Amino acid sequence: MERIVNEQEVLRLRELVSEAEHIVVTCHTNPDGDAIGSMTAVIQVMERLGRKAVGIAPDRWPDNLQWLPGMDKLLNYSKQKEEADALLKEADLVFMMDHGSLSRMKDLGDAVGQSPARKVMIDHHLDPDHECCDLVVSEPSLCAACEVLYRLMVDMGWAEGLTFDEATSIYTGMMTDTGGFTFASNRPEVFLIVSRLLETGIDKDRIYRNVFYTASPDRYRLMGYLLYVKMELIRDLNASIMSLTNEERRQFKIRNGETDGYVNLPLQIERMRLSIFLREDTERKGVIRVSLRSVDDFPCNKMSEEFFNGGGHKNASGGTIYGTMDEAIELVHTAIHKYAPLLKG
Ligand SMILES: [Mn+2]
Repeated sequence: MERIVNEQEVLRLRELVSEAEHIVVTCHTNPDGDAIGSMTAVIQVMERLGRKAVGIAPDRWPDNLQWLPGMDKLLNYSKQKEEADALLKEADLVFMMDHGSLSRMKDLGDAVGQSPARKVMIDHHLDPDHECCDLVVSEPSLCAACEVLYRLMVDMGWAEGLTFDEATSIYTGMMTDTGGFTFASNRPEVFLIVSRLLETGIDKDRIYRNVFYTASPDRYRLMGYLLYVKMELIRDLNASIMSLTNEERRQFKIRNGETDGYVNLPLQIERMRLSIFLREDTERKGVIRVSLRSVDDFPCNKMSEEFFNGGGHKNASGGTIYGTMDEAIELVHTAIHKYAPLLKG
């Protein structure tokens, strides 16, 4: 595998870690498997190296990640602000995992920004903010922050003593960010790493069940309703639109994270190239959140930049529409028709 940091960066990080008495690890809001997995993994690696480390997530993480090793070291900033602020005050090193800027942490980002601690970013999102960190290890071509972390561990010599628990966390992040290795995972290095993780004895089948087979009955009832009643297929353009209002969310007693993955469902229909999922923001009135997924070369991020105040990756991106759900659906139709030449065929 190619190196992702040069010799100078290796020395710099070695120095930062060896000088650090109190390490804090952060991630982005609405943490996913990669955010939480990369946090718990780096905490465990730091402990193995004899350092003290704790994690602070900006807000609540999904229940299906609670079984991960090292979760007892994580705080939720929205619930445990005082305790977290005290930890940040004495922190001398912060690892920012799976996010490329302070703003991706909302309030926690302000607190981290004000901390005099050294900052190291380990990420795979586009356009990282180089200003906010002392060392940036950002590789947008890699599938997950957990892959970036593992590659960094190899370059640092930390992968030598890889433990079962570290491997479990890293595998979880790589698995969730690739939808169980169904996208963004064609590079041979991905499976080379998986192979090394398996050598520690991790049970990948159990990890899959722990993460993906833990839905509430309501999640499946709402899924059925959305597919039966709400999914609009634009067959000649190989695109689909689904929408979810807060009223429907209440009816099905669905929490925020429980709608994850719905956007991928229409892509399982033959020939589909683009799926767009709209949902009313649970806090801000008149705000519609947009998720886009595509296959092959269709550029979701371009469409989102042009129409939905957003961006992201080619096959997975997000955005925001300001207006009512009806207006949002109309705008999505306009966007889909504008991109008709790329969707047809
Ligand atoms: Mn990620």
